[in-house]
Amino acid sequence: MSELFTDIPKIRYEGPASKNALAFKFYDADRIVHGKPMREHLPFAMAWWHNLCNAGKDMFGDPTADKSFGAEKNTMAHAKAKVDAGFEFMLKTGIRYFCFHDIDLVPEADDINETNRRLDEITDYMLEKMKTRDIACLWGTANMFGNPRFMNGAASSNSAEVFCFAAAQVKKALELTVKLGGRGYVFWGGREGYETLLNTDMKFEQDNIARLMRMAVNYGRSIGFKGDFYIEPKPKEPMKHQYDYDAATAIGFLRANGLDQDFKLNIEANHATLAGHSFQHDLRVSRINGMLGSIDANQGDLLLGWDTDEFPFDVYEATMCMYEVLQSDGLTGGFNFDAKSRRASYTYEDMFESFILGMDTFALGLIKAAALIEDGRIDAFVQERYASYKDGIGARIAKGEATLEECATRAMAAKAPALPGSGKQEYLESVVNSVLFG
Ligand code: XUL
Ligand code: CO
Repeated sequence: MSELFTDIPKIRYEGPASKNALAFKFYDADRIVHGKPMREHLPFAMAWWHNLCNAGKDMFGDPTADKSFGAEKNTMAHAKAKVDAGFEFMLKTGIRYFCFHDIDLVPEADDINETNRRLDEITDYMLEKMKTRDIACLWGTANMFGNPRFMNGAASSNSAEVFCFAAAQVKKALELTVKLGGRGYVFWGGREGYETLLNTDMKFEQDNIARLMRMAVNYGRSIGFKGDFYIEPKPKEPMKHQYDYDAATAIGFLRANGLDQDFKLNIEANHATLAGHSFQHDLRVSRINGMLGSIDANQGDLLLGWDTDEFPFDVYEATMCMYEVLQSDGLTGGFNFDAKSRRASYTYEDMFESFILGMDTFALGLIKAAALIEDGRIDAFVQERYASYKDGIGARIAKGEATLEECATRAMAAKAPALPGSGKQEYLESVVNSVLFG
């Protein structure tokens, strides 16, 4: 296999003063931050679909980028050329993981048996390359939203035949994930939702989604999959309403269906903001429920109402993300750049510069989040804010010992409570700024 990105060197760390577009300014893989090297804090992954498949086509225009990688599109030769390009790309950027949908890897055939044969062939090819390189699979998934058969959903489809097709794809994608040593398996329910309740049995559809997930857990465990399953919440797009609306909804669904021991969440920044939350909000909801598994690292545009999947450049957001990650037990997954270069950034160089931006942003986020924790003022303030629960009636409430009558008696004796203390939001925001820029 000959080199494809001939003008692009291995991307190295040169430090914040560097003006070299093809160098890291902040991502220094070996630098120790908060007790371990950056590379261990930040298991970055390349999304096969965006980086190797997406050529910039949108609803109004044709592709702008050439992602043929020297082969004829929709052939196995092209599938292999994408593997070659992807591995060269990952080695040059120092990205150690990839994420894939089944049909990102090969062109889908009319007959699922032929698609599966192609998937076997391409994953043999990938596995061969993985033997001699430090590259691994972060997670796999099945595309159950693109093909017209999924127009009414996959597990939530009105058609049992379509449900079976979805099951067959999940089965195969799980086998491939195990074959490639994947750390996780994702369910993103792109079409698991509805356009109108007039034609929808919501309860039946949600129960069927849980049934497919239960089948996947049973089968996955039977073939030796030890990793986590993940739900990736998203409130809408492509459907008007999607069942896995946000982290809280997905957690409730998993618990109601007894799936919470096998599943965690894969939180995507742009999905959280589409749900009307901040990225940090959905990370926090996941973390406090012990469900923060993996992250789709991207960024939306708050002026737009759809999923723009931009490479993240907002250091403030990345800092708040890493603030949650550092305080959780760590991710079982990693940071998948579910992001695409803008349509007008169509060159090979842009592919690399996009990842340099994303990796540097998260490296800065890590450094600054560690600094916020080490600074300690925010944590100390939050601890102090709830100090009234440390002893007396507060401690009895927090332990679940106090009764309603006891609380009421206390309130009546006091006649009116003292004000609860300033929230000091502006002070805390200025602490963040001084840690970020001081
Ligand atoms: C779509 C999205 C997906 C999932 C995997 O918005 O994020 O690419 O990450 O199916
Ligand atoms: Co995603």
